[in-house]
Amino acid sequence: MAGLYTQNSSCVKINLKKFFGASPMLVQTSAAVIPFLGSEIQASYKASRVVILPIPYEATTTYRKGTENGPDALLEASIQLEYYDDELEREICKDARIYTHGAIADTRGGQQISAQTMLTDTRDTVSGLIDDGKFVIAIGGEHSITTGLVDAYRQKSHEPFTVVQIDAHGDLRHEYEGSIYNHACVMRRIVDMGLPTLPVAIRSLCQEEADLIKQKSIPVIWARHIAQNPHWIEEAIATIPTERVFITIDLDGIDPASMPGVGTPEPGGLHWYALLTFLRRLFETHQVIGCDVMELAPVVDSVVSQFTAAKLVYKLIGYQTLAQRW
Ligand SMILES: [Mn+2]
Repeated sequence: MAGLYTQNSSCVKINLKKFFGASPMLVQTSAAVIPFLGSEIQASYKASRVVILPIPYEATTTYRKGTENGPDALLEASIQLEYYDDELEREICKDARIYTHGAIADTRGGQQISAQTMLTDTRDTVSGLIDDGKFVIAIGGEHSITTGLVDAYRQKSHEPFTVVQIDAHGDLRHEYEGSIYNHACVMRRIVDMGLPTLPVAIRSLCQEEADLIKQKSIPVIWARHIAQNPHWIEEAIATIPTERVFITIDLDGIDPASMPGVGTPEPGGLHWYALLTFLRRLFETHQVIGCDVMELAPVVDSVVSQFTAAKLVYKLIGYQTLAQRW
């Protein structure tokens, strides 16, 4: 039963009711959540520029479970963040106009949702947000969700884009445990869409994936290489073939010392400032069209993972908000 998360965690000392605030505009199938940074910061949907989209979906995780509890844990932890960003030298949330959408594709409480339904809900919801001009940061939930997100951008985008994947794993299997929508196959689905990818911090894969990387000449930035080469960030940026990028972050790309709350932790991952430097360079050099932060599976009696994930989302908001001025 390792990894099951409860709202009764001794570390969460907030009155949850207080943070639901005024009823946000929700689509019919979505469930109310705590707004990112709390209801005082929540913009109206109409006025918002950044939309946080919680997707508490879990069906195929194989080792530790609990990713369906990731979005709530991240949003609860976000209440504890300082508004001021010392790197960006401002209270980013005052400029960013953040709205937190209701949860979609919610499998909590034993709700069965097929992969196809989850992907369709995700694609349709994100398509609507793109139409409304919102910058979307989806929070999961298992990594298979990313296929639905990328599909929405693919349908809406008139220009090509690269999917930058931060992850410990290749996620390039054709199928796993009988499903092509398993979280271990998400990047294969994206490669099959014909989109260029840049996998970063990879350190765990099978022979089939290693063969595919060679066959398709996928420009993997191995975690091993990152540890040994101080110039890896510029090398990685230089391999991106398009002006536009979508960033998918599987939190297990981060070193498990600072991110233990993932389904499949792997040693040797990215360190916090290396990750931030890379992300900032991406926002400086490319047009980031959307992001996701996936696979948070909170650990009992530790808030490190969800707080780090919440801070990471706030850094993404900060870099995106300032991107036009760089
Ligand atoms: Mn992974």
